[in-house]
Amino acid sequence: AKEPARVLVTGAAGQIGYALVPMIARGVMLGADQPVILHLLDIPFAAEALNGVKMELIDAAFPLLKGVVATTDVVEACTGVNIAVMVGGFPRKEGMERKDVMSKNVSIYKSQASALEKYAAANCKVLVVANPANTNALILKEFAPSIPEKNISCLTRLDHNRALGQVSERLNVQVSDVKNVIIWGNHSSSQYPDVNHATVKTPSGEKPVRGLVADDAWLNGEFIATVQQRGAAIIKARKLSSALSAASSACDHIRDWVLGTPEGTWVSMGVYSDGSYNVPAGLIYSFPVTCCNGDWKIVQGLPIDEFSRKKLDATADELSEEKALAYTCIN
Ligand code: NAX
Repeated sequence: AKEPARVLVTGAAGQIGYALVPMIARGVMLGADQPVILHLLDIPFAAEALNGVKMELIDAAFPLLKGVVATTDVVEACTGVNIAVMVGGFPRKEGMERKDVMSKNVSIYKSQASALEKYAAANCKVLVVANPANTNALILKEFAPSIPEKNISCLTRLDHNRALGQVSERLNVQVSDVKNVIIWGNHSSSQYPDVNHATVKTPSGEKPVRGLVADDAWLNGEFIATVQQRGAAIIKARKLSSALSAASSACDHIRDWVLGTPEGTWVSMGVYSDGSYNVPAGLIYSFPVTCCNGDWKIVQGLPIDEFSRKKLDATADELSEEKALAYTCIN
């Protein structure tokens, strides 16, 4: 039998945490043959709720779940973890300045970076979900210099999956037959959902989404806006932000990273830019990636048209600004 993997979930008493931890305990993230020990971290204010989550995990009697560490101590939470899913953060409240929110998150991600660096297992893979996700991941990277930059990522898979969903609804095809959309850039409304290389599996082979939809106005307009604004639409409908879809996408992100993407398929991940596609190096930016043997690689050589170029640059500019703002918050 395999040794259990230790999976940290921060913000585990929150909405996404509540949807995510049972998925991990059922093997959705790491596979049906991979036992897990869950490390749950939250702040003292949420300690009682966190303990309730632990009680429910015990009550669910998940066969793969070999232990639960529920704690408000960041060192205990980080010790020995193989996977870290960072969902905890400081939300923007009405009337708050962007800089104040950034400052709170910089201080959270700075201290959690140090704890992961010192106490996590060697080769721990980190996924940042909490917003501003790209910049929180960048701060984490900066303050955990001994964690390889290849091991630090942020979640744009939810946006990627939303794009697959919109194409499948529009064409009335199975979502599992749609692939190779791309989310470029920031997990914010400046992101660029790109269908230029996306395909649909049909009885007569793989066909480009552009040809099948044959409505460029929709693809260049409403489709992009719908994906960009989907988070806001969920809040409007549910009076709460996306949780089950965020949790499920976080599992997809880690599963593909660890177990690999299928041949001929790429996914979107926020990763440390090396300057590919003329995106400034040193940002955490969402790119199309393939994964193999636990490593991601940016898909190279895709042609970028003028329309796309502007959108790739605009979201990069926003990330450069966020980065600059974050740096003014480091004390
Ligand atoms: P909740 O407010 O329900 O939960 C957040 C939890 O984090 C709370 O229990 C809180 O006590 C805890 N927390 C706060 N500071 C902490 C710290 N220093 N250490 C540990 N825990 C801490 O929010 P939820 O709806 O679960 O969303 C969590 C985060 O995900 C938010 O930042 C949200 O903006 C972000 N999202 C990111 C998405 C993505 O695709 N990247 C999509 C969904 C979501 O909006």
